[in-house]
Amino acid sequence: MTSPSNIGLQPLDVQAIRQDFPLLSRVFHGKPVVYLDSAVSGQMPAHVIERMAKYEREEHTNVHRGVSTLSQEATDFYEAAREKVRKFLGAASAREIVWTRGTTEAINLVAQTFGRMTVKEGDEILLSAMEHHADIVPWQMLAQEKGATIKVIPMNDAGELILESLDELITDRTKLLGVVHVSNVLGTINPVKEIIARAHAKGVPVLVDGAQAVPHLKVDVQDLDADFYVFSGHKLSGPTGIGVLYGKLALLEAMPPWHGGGSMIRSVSWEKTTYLPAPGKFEAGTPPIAAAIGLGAAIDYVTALGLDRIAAHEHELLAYATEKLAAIPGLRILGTARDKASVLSFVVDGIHPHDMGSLLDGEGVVVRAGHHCAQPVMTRFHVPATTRASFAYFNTREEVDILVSAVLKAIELFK
Ligand code: 7TS
Repeated sequence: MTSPSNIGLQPLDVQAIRQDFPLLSRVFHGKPVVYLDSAVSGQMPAHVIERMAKYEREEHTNVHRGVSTLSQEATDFYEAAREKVRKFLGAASAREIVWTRGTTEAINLVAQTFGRMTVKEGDEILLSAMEHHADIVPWQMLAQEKGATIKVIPMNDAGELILESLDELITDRTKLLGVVHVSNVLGTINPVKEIIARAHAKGVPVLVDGAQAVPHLKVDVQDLDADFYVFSGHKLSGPTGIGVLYGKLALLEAMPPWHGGGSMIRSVSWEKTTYLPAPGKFEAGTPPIAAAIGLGAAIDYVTALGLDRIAAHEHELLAYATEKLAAIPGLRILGTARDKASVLSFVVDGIHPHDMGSLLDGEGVVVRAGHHCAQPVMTRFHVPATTRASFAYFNTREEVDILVSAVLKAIELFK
């Protein structure tokens, strides 16, 4: 596991932070909720909820339309949120930040524009063995349409990509490499900077799925030299319905538009329509304005906490939970990479992960049980599903203890 490079930092004041999360005071089945499901969706602090409510109560209108003070003000808030994303990702220009509905839509956008433009019959798209379905299915759809092939970078039993295979897998037919930054099942932090450098050495552009990375790691798209980087607001303490596609400007400029409609055009006549420059040409119709502003507020919140402090806290929780769970006879952790972020998947002999999930729920512990939209990962590890606990900056060691006791109780019940 990663050693945080920030030993010596002031730790987070977790008890104070918890006061910002209204949901954490809920009680399920007579037990205080223990929310260990931030990889499904992060909780929103009151600061984010209030910012969106203020917009809806006092500032609600449309953006990029009209000269009213109200509309201009909303446009300013909305564009300020885009600038916050730019800074958060270390992008060179806000023109490289395209709003989408989430990670899934961002990848579909790239597949349907960049992919359709570049992939021809006989070409190859290279994906890692630990992709979420969102970074598999759009490419399969494209490959089917074009007569192209999907190739897969394999992983070892620890859940680490086998990069020795990379030079062989990248051929002169490879048109794109797609890789998840942090696996949503295994927690593996992939060495994306190295993967990108090796792909670039052979002229292949790289899309990084950062859905599970941005809540836990400081990302700098320029330092990584990523061509595309995508994430969802709701995993970053923000709302659902908003996400981000970062793309290098030259690529976005070369890509055709995707959805057509209002807001993405420069001029329309019956003879010819011309489009706005990026990012406008990818943003047809009225966007989720409150959600974009909410994501901006979420970025303010996590930035104020400090991603390095967040990483240190979560790393400590992950190490503690790993040690406690690994000591339970019959329990197997899936994903034992050296470099991991705060996701812990496990299976227990004789107990289906869904039963484990339900028993934990009875103890107030919210986890996810299932295939986590990564069925090829399940197949690779010969399991139908896993139970997955995922940690955030508001979780505590006491909550890990509750998880461990609940797992032990479930095992007793099944004896
Ligand atoms: N990529 C990764 C790595 C993800 O973890 C997810 C969501 C997505 C893409 C899709 O994000 P969306 O916001 O567009 O839906 N992952 C999960 C999960 O692990 N459990 O539920 C959703």
